[in-house]
Amino acid sequence: MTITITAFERSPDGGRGLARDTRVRWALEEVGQPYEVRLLSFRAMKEPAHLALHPFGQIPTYEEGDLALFETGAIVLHVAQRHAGLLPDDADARARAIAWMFAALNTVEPPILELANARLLESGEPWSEARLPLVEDRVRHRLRQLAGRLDEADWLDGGFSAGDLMMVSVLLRLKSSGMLGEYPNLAAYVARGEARPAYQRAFAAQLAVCAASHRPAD
Ligand code: GTB
Repeated sequence: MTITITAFERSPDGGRGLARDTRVRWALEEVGQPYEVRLLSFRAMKEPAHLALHPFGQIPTYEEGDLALFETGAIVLHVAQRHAGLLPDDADARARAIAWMFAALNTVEPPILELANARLLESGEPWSEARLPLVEDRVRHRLRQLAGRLDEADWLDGGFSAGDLMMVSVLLRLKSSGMLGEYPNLAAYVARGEARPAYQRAFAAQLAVCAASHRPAD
């Protein structure tokens, strides 16, 4: 059955792979599933046809036959459960890998998003300069805890899993901040994720969309 995901027609990140379709592409590449992409303008994302798939008018979505999903956590988990390659066979190890997916989305991503919002959306506010260090400290707190748990290991719990895919995806948002460099084992962890051939293919695919959208019309 054909898998179709949605992505930005013109990603605001200019092809840096930070929009959330990249993590879905990565998961599909890891398990060797081909997929198609429907590109959407910001306007189309808020129209009824897309809102029927995604109640919040966002990307990415995932369609496969009669199944339509939104939320990258649900999508990556579905892909990982349906195809071999992203979750261990052992039931306990599988549960732990899923716990790391939730940790990435519920515990590590929120302060990182808060920092992105503070820098992008609040920089003009009179209180932003005083608030920013507090927001940065909340990110550093989580990074310190995560770095402590990862220690010298390559991946969070044994072999690479959907938990690592999600955690690396979340941490990538910090790449330009320089903060990852304060935790060398986390910087190396992210680099290991980025070096995976499946990630490289996913990154190249989203970059190709961006390159095409910025190419002058013939
Ligand atoms: N919790 C949802 C999920 O995980 O699927 C969040 C989905 C989401 O935030 N989608 C964003 C979106 O559709 C795109 S990825 N936004 C449009 C809207 O809400 O109207 C978030 C994103 C956007 C831009 C950058 N960037 O420019 O660097 C990075 C990440």
